[in-house]
Amino acid sequence: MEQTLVLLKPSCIQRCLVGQVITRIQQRGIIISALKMMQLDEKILREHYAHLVDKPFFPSLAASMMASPVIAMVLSGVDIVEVFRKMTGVTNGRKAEPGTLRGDFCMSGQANIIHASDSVENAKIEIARFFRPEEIFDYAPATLQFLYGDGEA
Ligand code: IDP
Ligand code: MG
Repeated sequence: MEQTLVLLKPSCIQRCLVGQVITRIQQRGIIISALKMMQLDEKILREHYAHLVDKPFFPSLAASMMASPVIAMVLSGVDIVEVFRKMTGVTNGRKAEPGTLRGDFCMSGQANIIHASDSVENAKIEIARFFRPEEIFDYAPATLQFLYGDGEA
């Protein structure tokens, strides 16, 4: 099954939205394959946000991502990268559609509560950046036969 890397940012942790976001993930039928709290540092953020390192807002972005621990997760599902980017909503919370996580839970372009991998290729790179293989669990939820139809998963 496809996997994606998700980070619940300090803006999610500090605003006590963790439970609500995880509830949305679970009620959709998405499988949580790994989950841990971690304190990010400049080194991992320069890799994770390599495409933004030269932007004027990078120091402020990095500080915001180090302001408290984050919760990192590996989520599994059919087409999960595309499904979860849609659930996340566009980058700026003020422009994100209602019904998306950003569109329902934030008002900011930077403090936008959540990160989700943007392609299958990047998901693989990001999962390896944040998790050791033994931290990712390959288990079948008891509900699997009701999450998907025959031959779908
Ligand atoms: P994404 O998180 O929707 O994939 P990216 O363009 O990859 O968006 O940017 C990564 C993160 O950098 C965003 O989630 C947001 O926190 C921050 N960011 C992006 N653009 C800006 C900006 O113009 N000002 C401040 N922060 C930004
Ligand atoms: Mg991105």
